[in-house]
Amino acid sequence: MSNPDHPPAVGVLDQGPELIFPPGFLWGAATAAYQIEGAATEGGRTPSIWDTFSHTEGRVVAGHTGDVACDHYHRMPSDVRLMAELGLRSYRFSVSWPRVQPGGSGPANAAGLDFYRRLVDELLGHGIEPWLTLYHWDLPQPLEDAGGWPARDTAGRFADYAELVADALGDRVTYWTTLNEPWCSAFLGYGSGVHAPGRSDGADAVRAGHHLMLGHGLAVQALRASRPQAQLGITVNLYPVTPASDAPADVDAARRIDALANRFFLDPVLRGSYPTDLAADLREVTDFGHVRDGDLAVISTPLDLVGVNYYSRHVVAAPVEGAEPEPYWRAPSCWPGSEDVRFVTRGVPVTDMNWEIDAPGLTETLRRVHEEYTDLPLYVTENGSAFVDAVVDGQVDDVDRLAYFDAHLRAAHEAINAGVPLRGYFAWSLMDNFEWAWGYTKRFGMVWIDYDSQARIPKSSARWYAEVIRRNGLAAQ
Ligand code: IFM
Repeated sequence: MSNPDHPPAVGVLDQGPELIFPPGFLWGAATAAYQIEGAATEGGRTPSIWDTFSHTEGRVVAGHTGDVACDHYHRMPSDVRLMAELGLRSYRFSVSWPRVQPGGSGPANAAGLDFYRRLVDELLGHGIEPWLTLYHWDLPQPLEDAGGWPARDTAGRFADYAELVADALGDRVTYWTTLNEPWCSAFLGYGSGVHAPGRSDGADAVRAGHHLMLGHGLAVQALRASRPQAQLGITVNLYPVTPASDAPADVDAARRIDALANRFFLDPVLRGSYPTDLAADLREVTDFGHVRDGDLAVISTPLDLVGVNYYSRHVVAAPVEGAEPEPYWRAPSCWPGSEDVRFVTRGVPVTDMNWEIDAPGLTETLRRVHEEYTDLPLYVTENGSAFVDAVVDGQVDDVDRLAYFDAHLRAAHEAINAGVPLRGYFAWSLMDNFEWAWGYTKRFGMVWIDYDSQARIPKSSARWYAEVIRRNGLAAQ
């Protein structure tokens, strides 16, 4: 049903039983450098915080590392051919900072840049639009040793790095994302410590979040100056946050988590201010003394698009005495100042990450960004699910993942019908890969990776997605 306040975007055809997306809708798949490339010590690449972290005992399940990963560094041309076979219109990848600027400062590494030049050329040669993310969590280790993201200087280093990548690739890459999911970098990396660099200090997490956004703003300014035609944005991971009940204490718990998970980034980047309730909630953690005059103007430097990563919803409630803490990214230390808020599970179906499947949450999230924050074009820059897959007779029939994509694409279409200027969708992920602290034990790919032989097997979801792209829409339900 269309919302009369938000007429459908031009070109949306809701005719007949098919759900057709607007002409030119950018269908893609996403990956990230450390999760797929491997070749950790080749071509002049130096360690990032994820190399150090994954090589530290006890940090990653089963001691897995990204040393080899999907060996994409060596198999890139055939991986691009596979993307073309699937009909991808765009491929979202990230550049490994320590591959192109070893150590995180100083001159570029020609061999590292060359890899991405070849990747972009292969993509363009196959008619696939490259979408470049500058930072998907692999901070060069020397920058961490100098203080990491809690240190202000890291923001400036990031802008220098952005300029260096723009000089090399700006002539052929139109779409640029500065950061991927700064919440994870800040709050999992420096708050709970379940991600690299594994530090656990609430004030550092908040400082890291600020300096990530400052680096984003500085990078946008540098990119804009050198590449005025580029389409520039940021990717944030957003969650609808729902109170478990109407009780005022539960509603307040939802407000607090929403401030930390969503508004912490959306408000500075799109409004140029921090939410006032956030500062009040965090008063025991930080006085925000790290925020200098002019920072918020830099952070809110105008963008061309906003990338939204969506996976699930948070349902939260007020603390009760003696409640068990939640694991992983819901660990209390991810939420400085609100550690006592309870994350509630509703008993609805979950993925292999134990994340609740909630497709309407995608519609809600996209509508919120558009209706409360911006008229900018939006892109779903990641959406997907981990399930336990199996190869049977050489095939992987991942019906659960296919159903997840199907439901979320219907939700995305509903957002378009409600007036959201959604211009594209990137499935996470093109292929199974290194799922951070979970190593290779969680599979998000549309393409199965045999980590022993490095064979690739497109799963049922990949074949189905190719058909969605071909018809620019979904079949009737
Ligand atoms: O694998 C990650 C990705 O690197 C960032 N977004 C979430 C994905 C699934 O956890």
